[in-house]
Amino acid sequence: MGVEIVGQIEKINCKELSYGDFAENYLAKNQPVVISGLTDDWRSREDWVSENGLPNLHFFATHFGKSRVQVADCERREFTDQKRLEMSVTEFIKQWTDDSIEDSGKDDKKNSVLYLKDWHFVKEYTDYTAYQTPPLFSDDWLNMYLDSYQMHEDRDHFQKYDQIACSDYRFVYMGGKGSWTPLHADVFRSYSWSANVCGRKRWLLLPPPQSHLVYDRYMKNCIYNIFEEVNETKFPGFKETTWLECIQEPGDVIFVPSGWHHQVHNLEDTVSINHNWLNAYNLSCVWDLLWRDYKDTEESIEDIRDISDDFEDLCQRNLAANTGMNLNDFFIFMSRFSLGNMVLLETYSEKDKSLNSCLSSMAHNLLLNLSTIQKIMMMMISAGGVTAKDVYLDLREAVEDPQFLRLVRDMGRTYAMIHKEEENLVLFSKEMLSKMTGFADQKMQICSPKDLVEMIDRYNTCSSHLLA
Ligand SMILES: O=C(O)CCC(=O)C(=O)O
Ligand SMILES: [Fe+2]
Repeated sequence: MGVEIVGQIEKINCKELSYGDFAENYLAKNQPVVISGLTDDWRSREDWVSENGLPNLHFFATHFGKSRVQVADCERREFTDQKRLEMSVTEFIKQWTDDSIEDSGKDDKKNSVLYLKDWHFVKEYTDYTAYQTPPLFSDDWLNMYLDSYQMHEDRDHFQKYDQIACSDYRFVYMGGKGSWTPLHADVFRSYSWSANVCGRKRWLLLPPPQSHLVYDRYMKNCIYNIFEEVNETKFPGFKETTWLECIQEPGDVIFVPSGWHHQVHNLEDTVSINHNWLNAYNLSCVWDLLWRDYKDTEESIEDIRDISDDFEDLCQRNLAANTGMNLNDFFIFMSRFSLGNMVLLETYSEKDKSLNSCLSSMAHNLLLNLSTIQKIMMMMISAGGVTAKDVYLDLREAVEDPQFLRLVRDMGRTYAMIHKEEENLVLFSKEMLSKMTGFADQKMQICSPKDLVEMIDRYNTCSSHLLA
């Protein structure tokens, strides 16, 4: 049973692609594309690449050698993923180069292919700017949010885990020819973008309407390697799947849309940078997954419902540990992000009013964000998604928090860049708060998705001048 490839992923030069076209044709339609020309001025494409086009391992060893990283052994499966080892970058490079020497020897068989994955490089080396996120991929709520907040608030249980695994979703990957990533869809059903600093990758992508075909009949187990003999009894749908393919060249960036399963092979020694991200265009995919995972989690521990003190809390803990975010986290994330959008709209509408201009593309974006969050919160309400009683956002506290100011400034800078507008200084007064949110002074708390829906409603009504 072979892999049926029915098309190549479209390739385009960034000069022929405006932000509006990218949003309309790829983000909104959830279609993949490979874009060239986005990485030409990246420092990593100088520093990390030798003259012969191979990774500059000496540079990595001397500058970043001490970092502790996760390394997958591509030859060994462990549950649904490859076996992971932890080591330093120096150790990884040593093992990699030792393996290559053995490899070129006469009949030495190679017994491991190592692949450094999920290295939180940006968080670790804040003073070294290896690259800039291209504006096309900058409307990234996930990483913007995580630069200011942790995903799980004040839950001791998650503190340690959080600091490493959930600190952000910006990664460096590095592996020799033959290293690969098994079939999967990305965390949270987020988008990803991935740039080859050097080397080449082969990507195989499956459109979401066919996702069910790579799972067993219970929708629990996913095919691991589409190029291995796939058990037809277990995965009867596989023979009907049709794949898109592309060869990603050095410097190319691939946009992987939400929920597309993909398998990836390094055709040469390769270093790549990849981000997971989400925004208004794929928020409903993220919500769908979160809700499905929540129901699965609940079902998986149903038998201890009657004997557990706080069953709901247990579900949320398990959801956070398995999916990386639970319903409480999602609700607080959306609440803070909504408030941030409103503060920015206020900041920028002052300018718009004085210019008497029509609605800027930036304001459009911010209003779209708010209405999308509102829709998702309504979905959360109708699904019966509840948040814990002690999980709420106090608006007065929120706006006084320096982390909130940081979030709003990052958002302002990002949207100004995307829409090529002048950056405004965010000036925020507490007096703006009740006007903006419509909350009476005594309340000032968003305690449920319903509160958030109503706050956005009130804001839309009182800010109708923006739409005039
Ligand atoms: O490059 C790889 O090996 C995997 C990357 C990936 O899965 C992604 O960018 O979503
Ligand atoms: Fe992926």
